[in-house]
Amino acid sequence: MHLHKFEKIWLVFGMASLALFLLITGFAAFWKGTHPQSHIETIDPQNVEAHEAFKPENLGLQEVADGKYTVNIVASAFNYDFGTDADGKAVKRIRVPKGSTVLFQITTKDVVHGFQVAGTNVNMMVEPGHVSRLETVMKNTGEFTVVCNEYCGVGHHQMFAVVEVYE
Ligand SMILES: [Cu+2]
Repeated sequence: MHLHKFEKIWLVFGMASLALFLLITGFAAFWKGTHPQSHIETIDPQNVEAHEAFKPENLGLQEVADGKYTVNIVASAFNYDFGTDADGKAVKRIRVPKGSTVLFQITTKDVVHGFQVAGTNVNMMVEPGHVSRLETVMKNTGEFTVVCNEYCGVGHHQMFAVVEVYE
């Protein structure tokens, strides 16, 4: 079989791009630890308070064991609800020590939102009717911005918070 020079070039190019794509996917999955969040549990988006984790008093950061934390969040247009502090102000910053294991549990009351903690492997899609969960170990200190990466409307850019990891 005779192959034209250009056909050979494109064939090699096509196979090389496929190999590169698989390499990047493999790197993200096995080295960086990126994987889909759990979609095991469903919830009534009209009544998220009925779920233990999303009762107003259970929102935000909780230490469940030594070095183990849970963060419960309710997303809505255009806010992440981490509960309120002692003064009744909305919590927009959570602080955990370096090396702690943090389980993020999040759901939405309205449309699809994103929940990404930039600079970590936490990056979830938050869909109405589902509870998204992701457990991670905070290996690096610093301030990590929480952003919504699913366009959800005119106030999309106002959806942010900060996760602070201290020494
Ligand atoms: Cu958004």
